[in-house]
Order: sequence, then structure tokens, then C-alpha cells
Amino acid sequence: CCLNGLNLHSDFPQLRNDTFLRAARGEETEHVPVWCMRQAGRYLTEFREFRAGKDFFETCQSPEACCELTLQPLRRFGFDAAIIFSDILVIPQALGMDVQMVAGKGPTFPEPLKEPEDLQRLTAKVDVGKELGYVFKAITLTRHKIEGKVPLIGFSGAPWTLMSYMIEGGGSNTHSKAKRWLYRHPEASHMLLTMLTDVIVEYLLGQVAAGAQALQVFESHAGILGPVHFNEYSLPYLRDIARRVKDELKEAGQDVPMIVFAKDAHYAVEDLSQSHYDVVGLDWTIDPQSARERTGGKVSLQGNMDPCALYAPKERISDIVKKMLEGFGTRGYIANLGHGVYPDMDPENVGAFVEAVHQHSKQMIKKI
Ligand code: 1CP
Repeated sequence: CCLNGLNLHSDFPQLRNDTFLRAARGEETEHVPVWCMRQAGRYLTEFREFRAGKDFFETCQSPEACCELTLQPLRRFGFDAAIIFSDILVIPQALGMDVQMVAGKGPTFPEPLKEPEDLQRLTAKVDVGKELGYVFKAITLTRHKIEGKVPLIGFSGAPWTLMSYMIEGGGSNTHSKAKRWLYRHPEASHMLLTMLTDVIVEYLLGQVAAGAQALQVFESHAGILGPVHFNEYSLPYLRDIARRVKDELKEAGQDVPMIVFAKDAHYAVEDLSQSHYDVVGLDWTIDPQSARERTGGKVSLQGNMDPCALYAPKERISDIVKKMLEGFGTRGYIANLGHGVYPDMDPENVGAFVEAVHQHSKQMIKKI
């Protein structure tokens, strides 16, 4: 009935395709499951039409809109999982920060954190159910409307990635304002990361209670940290999140796979494979075979085709997918891109990617 004091939703339609969940646990499958980061996005005409004239975060706050946008890519392609339509920046909003999505510019914080004193502006004890209940509602609704076709993934940004947005005030190439804090204000940095971690843990548990069947944590800005800073400001918090979420889930008798995606953190692949996550997501800068060797079968792997390979002709995509499958092997593997689909990509090529994963992997598995 309960998870961390939260009401566990049940009575969902029975899951008909659990390939993604089995692969996450390293179990046998008939084909390699596949989904794409940003599979709900602007490369789809129906997405652009639906979003036209609507504010981005208002869209995120509407459970019906999130449900529709989550389901759109499933109507076109044979994806083996869906990811709830939302954004990682709903957490800074829940902490009391103003975040707007500015057309042509991306997410913008009119009043970013500048100095440690600014931490006092943040809500000390966030009521996650109240501030982010709209995400939980979106998950419950979508889990019903998905009709058991595929599992639904919930997600959160990781502490360092969220911290960097809160200080930079938006996207950045250098992340120098946020990194300045790491060098100049290490204590305040740890304070902020701890605050974020506490909210993220509750937020992820709330998503499971609402119906999420897997969880992904996005450390999208890992690459800007070197190994030393990653070990101090990212990894301990990623570990803490997985351990705390897993402990609570275990107590509630829930088995929900967790995925960590630390973009451009190839130096940390061994550590990530021992950080309590079931799956390590990889970007395209790491070779599949060496990722396997370095993680030694301890976890499942997810990724990692260069998104730009979707610009290639379809036959070429098929060849690239075949090589990728041969590199990772078909067991304990979830095919994905190494980052999200870009808005100018051809949906047909996304379809070709999905088809190629299914077709080649079925043949490879038959031969074993
Ligand atoms: O108007 C629009 O539609 C804007 C484009 C867009 C979309 C489709 C944004 C703005 N966010 C999203 C949805 C989203 N964001 C999803 C759900 C959809 C899906 O994946 O199918 C998810 C999982 C995210 C997560 C997210 N948001 C991340 C982590 C993944 C990653 O890309 O590394 C990050 C970094 C963000 C911040 C963000 N939101 C949007 C943009 C353009 C950005 C990046 C800004 C920047 O740093 O430049």
C-alpha cells in the first residue's frame, strides 16, 4: 500500500512488453529493447502542433498534455519504453526559483544564484507532493493510458546538473559560474547538492508511487567536471540517491530498475557501475566493447549511438546499429542514442533505428 508514506497506486493495466525491464535486470530477452532520449520532442510534427502557442512549463503542469506528448512517439514507433514528458528543471521551480522557457534560447532563470547567501532564497523544506504533484498525476494518468503496451520511465536531473542550471541561469558552454562555486565555495556547494539530493530522493519515490516502472537520473553536465570534481561533487550524490531510493523501494516490496546517465563521464564508468544503479547509460564517446570490459558484467548498459548518425541514410543506420549490438552484446543491453534526438531529425530515420535494433538483435539472439 505505502512507499515512504506515499500512497502506492495500483490497478494499472497489465504490462504486455517487459523486454526493457528484463534487459535492465540482465535477464534474457527475445530482442534488444530500444527507446530514445527526447523521443517526445520537436522532431515530431504532432509534437510541434500540440505545443504551438503553449507555454512550456504550463504544458509540463498539465497531466493531460504530458500524457498526450508521452504517447505520441509510441503511436509511430515500436519503442520498448516510454519516458514521461516533463523537464529536469521542475525541481529548481519546486525550490522556489523562477524558470522560463524562452523560445530560441532555452531555459532561463531571471534570478540565478550568485553567491552562497542566495541559498537562503530557496525553500528549506519542500513539500514534494504539493509542489510536484502535477508530475505524479501525469505519471498515473499516462500509466493508465499506455494500456500496458510498454513500461513508463520516470526521471530526475542529478544534483550537480541542477546546481549548474541554478547558478548559470540557463544553458552554458563553460559552466564557469557554477564551477567557480566548486573552487570558491565548496561548503555552500555541498549544502546545495545535499538540499537537491533530499528533494530528488522524495521526487523519485513519489514517481514510483504514482506508477513509474523505472527511473533515470540525468547527470547531463558531468563532462564539464574532471575526475577529481566528479568524485567530490557528483558521484557521492548519485550514489546516495540510488541507495536511499533502493532502500525505500525494497521495504515497500518494489523492484524498480534505476538508470544513471552521466554524459561525457567515460572516466567514471567503473565507479558508476558500482554505484547501486542497475543500468549505466553511455554517450557515444565510449566504445561499447571497452564499456563492457570496464563494467565487468556488474550492470546492464544503455546507449550509445551518436544521435547525428540519424542523419545518415537508412542502410547506413542499420550497419551502425549492427556494429553497436556486436560491441555491447545482446544480454543486459538497452539500445538508445548517446543523447537526445535533435529537432531537425527525420522521424523516418528514428523509425529505421528502432527497426534495425529489433531486426539485428532477433537474429543475433537466435544464433546463440
Ligand atoms: O518547447 C520545447 O518543446 C522545448 C524542448 C524541450 C523538451 C521536448 C525541453 C526544453 N525539455 C523537453 C522535455 C524533456 N526534457 C524530457 C521529456 C521528453 C523526452 O525525453 O522524450 C526530458 C527527459 C528532459 C530532460 C532534460 N531537460 C535534460 C536532461 C537530458 C539532456 O538533454 O541532457 C536537460 C539538460 C534539460 C534541460 C532543458 N530543457 C529544455 C532544453 C532545451 C534543455 C537544455 C538546455 C541547455 O542546457 O541548453
